[in-house]
Amino acid sequence: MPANLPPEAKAKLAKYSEAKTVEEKIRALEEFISAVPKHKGTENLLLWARRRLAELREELEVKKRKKVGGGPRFFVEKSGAGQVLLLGPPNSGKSSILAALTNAKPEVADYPFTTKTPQAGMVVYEDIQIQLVDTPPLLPWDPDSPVNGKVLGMARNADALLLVFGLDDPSIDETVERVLEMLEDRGIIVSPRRGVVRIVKSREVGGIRVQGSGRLVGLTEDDVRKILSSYRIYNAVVEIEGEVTAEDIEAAVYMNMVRKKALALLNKADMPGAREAFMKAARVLKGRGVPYKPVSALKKLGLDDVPKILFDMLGVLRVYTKQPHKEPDPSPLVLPKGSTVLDVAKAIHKDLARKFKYAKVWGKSVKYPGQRVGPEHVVEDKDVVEIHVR
Ligand SMILES: Nc1nc2c(ncn2[C@@H]2O[C@H](COP(=O)(O)OP(=O)(O)OP(=O)(O)O)[C@@H](O)[C@H]2O)c(=O)[nH]1
Ligand SMILES: [Mg+2]
Repeated sequence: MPANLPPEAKAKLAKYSEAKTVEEKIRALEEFISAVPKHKGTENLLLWARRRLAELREELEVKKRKKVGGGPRFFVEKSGAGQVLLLGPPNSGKSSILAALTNAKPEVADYPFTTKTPQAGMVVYEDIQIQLVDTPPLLPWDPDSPVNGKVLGMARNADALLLVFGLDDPSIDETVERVLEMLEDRGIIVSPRRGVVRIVKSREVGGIRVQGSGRLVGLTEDDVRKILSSYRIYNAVVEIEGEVTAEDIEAAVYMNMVRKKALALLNKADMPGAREAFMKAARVLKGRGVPYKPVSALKKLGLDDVPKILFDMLGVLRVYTKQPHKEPDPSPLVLPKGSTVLDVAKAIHKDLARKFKYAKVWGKSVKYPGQRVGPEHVVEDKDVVEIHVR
């Protein structure tokens, strides 16, 4: 349902989006909340605004505390081929999965809230490593808890998500729904069916330009223009992906939307009653187009192919570079899928890219071994690349 905000509420929201400091943002949001009429159509918006306000107040608190001592920070520096975050309700087995897939030794216990701070381990996939990060539990029944905000902040920064649910949860379907909702409420879109919108304000555009691979559903570009001008946005690029509705456009005005690849691990498949719970969870996940699989961290079931799945989720490929008349380097470069040999050169050294003449390639992307290719040639996983310079 569209929010149909009165102009003064829209003006306050515009003020919020233009605010620079945390204090200014807090003031603008408080004014916004009191200007929004309370009805069904504004429910989600108000929910978002209250949570955002709580986060900002927390941020302000942390800033104040830092001046004295410094508070705990939820941040894990990325390493390896990409960062995958374990996310889920208390006691679902996130730490057990970290322990099963990596050589990390997190604390595991049969009571909730065991994990207090994030902890990382490395998953080995063939000749590369993928970082797996365990987090404190999400609280699906207490969406306003500050811990949720911190954990979801990490989710926004991660390269992919593993959503962990316990098949011993009698209301697992509701838990799954709530967790997916918590992610969406903060603009983290895991359902491939949902549209994603990014609004990049820029004076240079001279109007509103809609671009990207997405499709507007139930509205025209002119409607997009009207919606945005009601929020005082007149010059912007609107990048759309997937099926985009008017609500998605409005949501993108007040929050950053990102799409994340996610896989749901339905853990504790060894327990009695797991089958029934699995069917319940599967129904919800299937409806949203989120892939899922049953596993048991305890019995080490269903986990063997997870490293390969994580690699595929990251959307990366490996390239082995070599010098003429020498063997390829055994440790690969990891690059996004769709990278060209020029990207490979750049990843090695910017001089190499500047002086690039041609490359010789061995592997899936070429017809015969050692084929000569130009800078725009797209490489594939496990290609060997030899770069020749001028
Ligand atoms: N039967 C069974 N028990 C499991 C499985 N995985 C984890 N457990 C148990 O479930 C309990 C919770 O496991 P943890 O790995 O600590 O769960 P967590 O999600 O990290 O919990 P928090 O850190 O509190 O959020 C422990 O008693 C584990 O031994 C499993 O596959 N099968
Ligand atoms: Mg834990």
